Amino acid sequence: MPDTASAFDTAGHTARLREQGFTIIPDFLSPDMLRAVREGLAPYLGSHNGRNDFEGYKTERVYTLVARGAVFEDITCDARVLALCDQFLKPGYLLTASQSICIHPGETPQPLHSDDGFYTLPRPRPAISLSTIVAVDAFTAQNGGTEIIPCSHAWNEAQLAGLYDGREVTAPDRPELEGRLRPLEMPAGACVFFLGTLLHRGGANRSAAPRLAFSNQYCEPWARTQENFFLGVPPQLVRGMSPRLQTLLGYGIWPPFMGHVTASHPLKTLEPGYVNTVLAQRP
Ligand SMILES: O=C(O)CCC(=O)C(=O)O
Repeated sequence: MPDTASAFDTAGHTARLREQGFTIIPDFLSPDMLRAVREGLAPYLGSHNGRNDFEGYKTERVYTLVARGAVFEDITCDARVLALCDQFLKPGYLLTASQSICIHPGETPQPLHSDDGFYTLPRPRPAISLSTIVAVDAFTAQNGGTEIIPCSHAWNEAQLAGLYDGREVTAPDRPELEGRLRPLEMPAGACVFFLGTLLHRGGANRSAAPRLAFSNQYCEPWARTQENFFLGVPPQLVRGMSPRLQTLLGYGIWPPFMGHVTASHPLKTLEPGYVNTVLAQRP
């Protein structure tokens, strides 16, 4: 039976996430959605390569994906993804990253990392963010499919030592971890959902074709987001987005008042004719 929103086994996915740190939604995107994603990404691809080993010198990323078309808005608010986020994050959680990742032939493996390693609180600890990676091209062990270390979400500081210092990935990766990596082989349209504490990396692309994917990530409502969507997504676009997406982009309050805008609710800034309070009040 397809894993549609109505038939989605939230409890089963949640149990796998708690136990192994990841779960796979095999038929996450319908063929129509997959086609819409490909069409939506096409105009942006072909222009930009990564600037460092982490982005990948032969990897092309399109950031702020959520603002690149209606299909990406819908996927960011996917009921199954939000049902899983609800299990791990506090109400009012935020979108922290939204990007496509195209790994071209000849790319080397990405440094091993966890997506919430930015938050330098001692481990083991609950995940502060959750990640999705959706295969637009099928993932194989040859073409740069994501590689994960199952159960590493529960590792402590000693087990992680030398991998990530909170600012940059420290090189080289620890060779003893190589043998624990599991390449995810997934069909196009499948989604791997994992805890921000799980160790993973984009694989080397040893095939002759690019591997296209995209990743939306969500974090606790009190945490700083990777992308600054207030500046990255123009207010004229945010105004036309759904209330749910506006909240995910930060137009909400973490009680009692984290996120206020000069003592007002951030949604006020989207109202027609809004004038910035500081500008209005300056003599
Ligand atoms: O592209 C992938 O498979 C993983 C990328 C990744 O983990 C990242 O860029 O943080």
